[in-house]
Amino acid sequence: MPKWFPVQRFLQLKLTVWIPLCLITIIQFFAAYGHYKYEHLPEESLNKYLYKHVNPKLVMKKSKPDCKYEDTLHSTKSVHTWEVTNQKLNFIPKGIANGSYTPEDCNPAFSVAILVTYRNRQSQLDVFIPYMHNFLRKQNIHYKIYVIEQQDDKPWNKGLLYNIGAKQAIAENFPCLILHDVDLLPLDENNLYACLHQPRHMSASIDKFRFVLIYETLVGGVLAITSDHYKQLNGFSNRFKGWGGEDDDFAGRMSANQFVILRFPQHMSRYTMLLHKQEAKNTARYDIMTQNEKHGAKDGLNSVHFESISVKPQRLYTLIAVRV
Ligand code: BGN
Repeated sequence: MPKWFPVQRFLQLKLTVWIPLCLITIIQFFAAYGHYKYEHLPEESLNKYLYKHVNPKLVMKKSKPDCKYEDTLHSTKSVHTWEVTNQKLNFIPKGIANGSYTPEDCNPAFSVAILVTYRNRQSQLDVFIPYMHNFLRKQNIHYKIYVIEQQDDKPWNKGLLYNIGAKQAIAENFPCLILHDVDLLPLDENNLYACLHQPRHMSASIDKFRFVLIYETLVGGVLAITSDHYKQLNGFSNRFKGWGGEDDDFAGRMSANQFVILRFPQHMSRYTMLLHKQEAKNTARYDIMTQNEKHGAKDGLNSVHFESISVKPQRLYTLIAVRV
């Protein structure tokens, strides 16, 4: 038998074999895209990175002990994606007023403003709000949820909405801001909703992206940043109209200020994404990013303009309604 026999046999394989082989190769290529093993903080020393600051307006009670966070950080409980939508069924809003909750039995070490930009996704908000209250009330943190709704038909301006929400939360003395997409729900109970001394990208591992970090400078989805850092960066650019780019631009501001993006390990950073159809992409986003590298200082928190605004405290969240 000639030496090249196996090669010849291989080349003679029928299409029924070749097609699945090609498909497997293509699937493997896409499955390898992104970083499953991204760089993250060591699990044993997360405690030393935590930004322990509370809202100075929060009344601490001498009779109560300090809240502990070890149980949360070491929890091994995770929610299964199929359990997510059930949670709104037996939701009891105990202890919640104006979207805010304070632990009852201990004095918290964290006050966190959760900023959710929103338009026209009622079914997602209906899942998000009870889910997040159930998730966050277990963590012994003081928090308040703000929903910043763009109430007009103009192009979506997420950066502007974040700036408006941040201004409100900062005016209410919150030291830590968590910028949160309404379609993302945390699955791991050890994912403590707190700021670190450097900005923290929290949604590193999303089911829609096969639980991989799609690129290392990604800060979109869920991001925790101290109010002081947010002010130092002059917030987001207000110039991105339509989907995409504002978060990458913000990442550019962070790196220009020598900030480092920190992440928790993968098993503490998993999220599920609620389904929705892709928004219209902003075709100008690349150009705006390039232009912003030059005049970022003039565009942001210090140049927030809108037509009208109203702040309406509701039981489960404080609604900031904006016409841009
Ligand atoms: C990126 C988008 C982000 C978005 C992520 C995840 C852009 C600008 C390209 C320079 N960035 O592609 O805004 O958060 O995908 O969906 O489109």
